[in-house]
Amino acid sequence: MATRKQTFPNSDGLALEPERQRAKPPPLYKVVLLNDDYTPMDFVVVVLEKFFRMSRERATIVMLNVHRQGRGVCGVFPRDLAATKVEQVSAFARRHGHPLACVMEEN
Ligand code: TYC
Repeated sequence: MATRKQTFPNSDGLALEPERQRAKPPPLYKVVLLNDDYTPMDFVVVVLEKFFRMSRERATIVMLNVHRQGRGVCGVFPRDLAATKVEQVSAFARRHGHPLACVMEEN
């Protein structure tokens, strides 16, 4: 049986290959929390609950992992969302007088 690739008409009536055959998935970025000696543990738990929608139990595990290992991943997001999370966490920590640092890294 003869087969034919599926095409879609453009606004000028010319055929286009389906977008999904050409578009790369958007790059993802890890949002990483860094340990320090001054930010209270309870505050870090609140950050993980508030900005990363973690349960108290999950937030406590992630916070202790960062405390012991020096850093830890809070989530993986498209670039704009990762940048927003970093900005929100950094502003929240600054506003409360804590040095908590949060950065993004390409996944
Ligand atoms: N190390 C901090 C303390 O002992 C707690 C802490 C955990 C700080 C995680 C930052 O990302 C962090 N109070």
